[in-house]
Amino acid sequence: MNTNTFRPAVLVARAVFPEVVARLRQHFDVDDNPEDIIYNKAELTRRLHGKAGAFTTGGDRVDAEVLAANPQLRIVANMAVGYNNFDLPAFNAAGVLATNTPDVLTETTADFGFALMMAAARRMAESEHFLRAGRWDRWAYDMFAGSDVHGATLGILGMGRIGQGIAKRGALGFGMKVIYHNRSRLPEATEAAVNARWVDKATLLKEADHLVLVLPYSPENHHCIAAAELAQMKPTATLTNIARGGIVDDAALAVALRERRIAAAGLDVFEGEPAVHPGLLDVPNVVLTPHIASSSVATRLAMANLAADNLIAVLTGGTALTPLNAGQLQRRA
Ligand code: 8YV
Repeated sequence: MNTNTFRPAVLVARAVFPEVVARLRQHFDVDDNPEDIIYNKAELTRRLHGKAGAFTTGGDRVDAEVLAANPQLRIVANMAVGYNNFDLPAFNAAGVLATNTPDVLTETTADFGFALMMAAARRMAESEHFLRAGRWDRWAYDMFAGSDVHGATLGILGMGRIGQGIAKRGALGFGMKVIYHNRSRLPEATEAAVNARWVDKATLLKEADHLVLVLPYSPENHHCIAAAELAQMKPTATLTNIARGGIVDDAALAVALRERRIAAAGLDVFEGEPAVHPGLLDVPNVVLTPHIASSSVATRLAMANLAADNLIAVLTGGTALTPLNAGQLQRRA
């Protein structure tokens, strides 16, 4: 190796695939984290000193203070399609490029959202716990009778790429009637391709047999499903959240599930995760998974490689593959 060649320094904030770290090492001096220590803000800020680039995941918050303490930083590549851990206006003001990992996780995440919805509807977790507890001693006509998925009305809140993937699965695979609500309506041709009809939010809540949340988190979306919204849903309906914690008021949802104001829920994301609201741990009619919707081996590897590709492109004089704020940087990095 030519030791005279300048190699930018890069932080990899969490443990990731060794082969992806090895790829980064071909180009950069890499400060990685194989022990997977969770850096607090002060430690993340300190570790970023002298780094031109950073590889982050959804739990690593990068805000104005972190950026101000590291004026040499040029790019932060998030291994996630969601980027609510980034203060994007602060990135723009600091002239730091942000990237995410769209597309590579769409189908895997849609698979999981559909599976979680089905598990909630057909009471899979609840009945499995019953069996494991040794309580299965007879057949019963109404044993864990749930609600059908095929032919039911699928409601989708947030109709981006993943929402469209779930709509396709529902309409084409399960003969579901698909309705959706999104800030902006999809072009007619896209609606037709996924067999979905736009409705207002109140209609979505009222008509969905199975409501799936796939919208990005923003302060405006905070608790956009809370007690008042849950009260508008059918008592037989299910709610599935694969979007972000904070979109649902988890405390209100725990009450609605306990009081059977809705039938069941499937949750992959939680307010304040990895902590989970104790009320949710206490009710049987909810399927709980630890934020794994994108977690197939192939997809997580593709996400990590895309984040690495962004770092390599930008720090070797090229262009980011999946930039979030290109053209909005107010100061040249
Ligand atoms: C990630 C996600 O696993 O991509 C996203 O937005 O929520 C998940 O796929 C998580 O954010 C870790 O980076």
